[in-house]
Amino acid sequence: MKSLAIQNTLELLHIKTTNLGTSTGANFFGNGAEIESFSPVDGKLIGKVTTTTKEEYEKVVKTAQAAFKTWRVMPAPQRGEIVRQFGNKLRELKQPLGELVSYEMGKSLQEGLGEVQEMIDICDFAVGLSRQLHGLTMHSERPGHRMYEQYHPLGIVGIISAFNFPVAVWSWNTALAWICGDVCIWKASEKAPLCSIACQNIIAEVLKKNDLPEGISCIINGDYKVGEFMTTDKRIPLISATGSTRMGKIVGKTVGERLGKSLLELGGNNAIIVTPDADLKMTIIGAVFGAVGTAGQRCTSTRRLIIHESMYHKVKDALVRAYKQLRIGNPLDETNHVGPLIDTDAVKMYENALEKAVKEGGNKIVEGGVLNGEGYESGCYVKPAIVEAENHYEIVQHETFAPILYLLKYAGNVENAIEIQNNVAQGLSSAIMTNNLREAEAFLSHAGSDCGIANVNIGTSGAEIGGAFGGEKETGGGRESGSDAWKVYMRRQTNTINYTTELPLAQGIKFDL
Ligand code: UN1
Repeated sequence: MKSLAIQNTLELLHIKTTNLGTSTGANFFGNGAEIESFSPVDGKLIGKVTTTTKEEYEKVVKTAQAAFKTWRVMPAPQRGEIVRQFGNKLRELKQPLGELVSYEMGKSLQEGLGEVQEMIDICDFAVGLSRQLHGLTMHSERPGHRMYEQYHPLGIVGIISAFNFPVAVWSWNTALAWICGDVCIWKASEKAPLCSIACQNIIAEVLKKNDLPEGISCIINGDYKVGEFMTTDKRIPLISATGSTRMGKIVGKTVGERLGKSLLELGGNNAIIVTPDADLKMTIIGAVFGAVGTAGQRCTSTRRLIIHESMYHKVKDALVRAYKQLRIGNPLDETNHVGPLIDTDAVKMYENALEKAVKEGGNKIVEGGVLNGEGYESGCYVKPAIVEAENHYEIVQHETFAPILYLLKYAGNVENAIEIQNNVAQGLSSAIMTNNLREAEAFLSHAGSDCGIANVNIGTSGAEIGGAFGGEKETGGGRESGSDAWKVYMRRQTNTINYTTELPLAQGIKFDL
């Protein structure tokens, strides 16, 4: 992509060379140190963003608190109308925003556009939901009494997101939080800060046009220390954090200490089980896309293939052939399959993981390696690798955010494969490739996959927004996006109303005066 074209993209999104990185609505300000955003695509500096100081953070919280007072009493379907307008703006700006995601984060343009599509989809979902924030009604044990429950807005939702989905994960949270009547403060990843400025510019315009208070959408920028402003802050009842398990444990503990709520969406160690009844072609497409898509930097990326011994050589040979066809290079060039890793630290982690896998006894069947030379000047491009390994290796038990796929073998029935699949600390996404009903149902049963996501005949990545997204164990237990995930953004209240002139007590207790 020519630099001229990226200039045009930045202009359409109102991104400047130096951006103020703290914002309440349309009002940007900032005095903190600068973060420089370099593109992993070509290593060039795209722009700078100021980080948020403690004083600026205080201003953000005050503005958000003021905005909440207006927003919480606006009828939910009217809040939905604002989210509808935001979704329409995203439709208009899908191309430039997708390009910025691709250029700043390094995923393929197709995936960058796909990410914006997820934002549009969650907006549509939230608009419908804004008329469906249902509670239950119950029959009271006391005559002339009625019981029901309501869901009320929580307040300020703090969102901490990761570099790999620099816009979509924010929208999964905000679109729902907004229709629920909450206001949001977003700390984006310091590895993709310009994406947060672009999103804020879009929503700020919508809010301004509707004469709504600034502070419904706020952003703060910086590293984990800026995140800590929020995690330690009692004025923020819910923190939704996406990122590594290491980060999640710290956030969970800090928020837990003040008895706040946290929604954690952390690491995965996702596997596809390939049984003797698997369709080979579907298996290869699912596994290769899962392992190398987004250069292996999705939480749902396929890390392990657990293959029945009778299929092992067939699958292995087909994978090696498929990997030979992979084109690695500039993600904005649509003929490439694999773009760069986010930065050179990620490249080091990739190299260390491969080295460790071999040291533990692994056998590299697709070599991998760092690319250099023309087109690879950023130093962030690596070749996807495949290693024959065993599940108990320390490195296999660990999530490495890179395109490394481990091949594991199983013998006997599907229960043995399920045991291997579950035998890791994480529990996000899982899949089985089979045409055998018994195997598929065993995989989905109470004794089957222990993950938040379990798929049959599709891979581990590429979840739709309609389902609840998240996982168990060290993945953190949170659920975002579809189904009833909205409930975490609200507080539940049980109401009992007495419409008689008597005051009977519950449980038949008598208290006469
Ligand atoms: C993530 O990697 O944090 O299932 C989210 C998927 C995407 C979301 C991934 N829809 O791959």
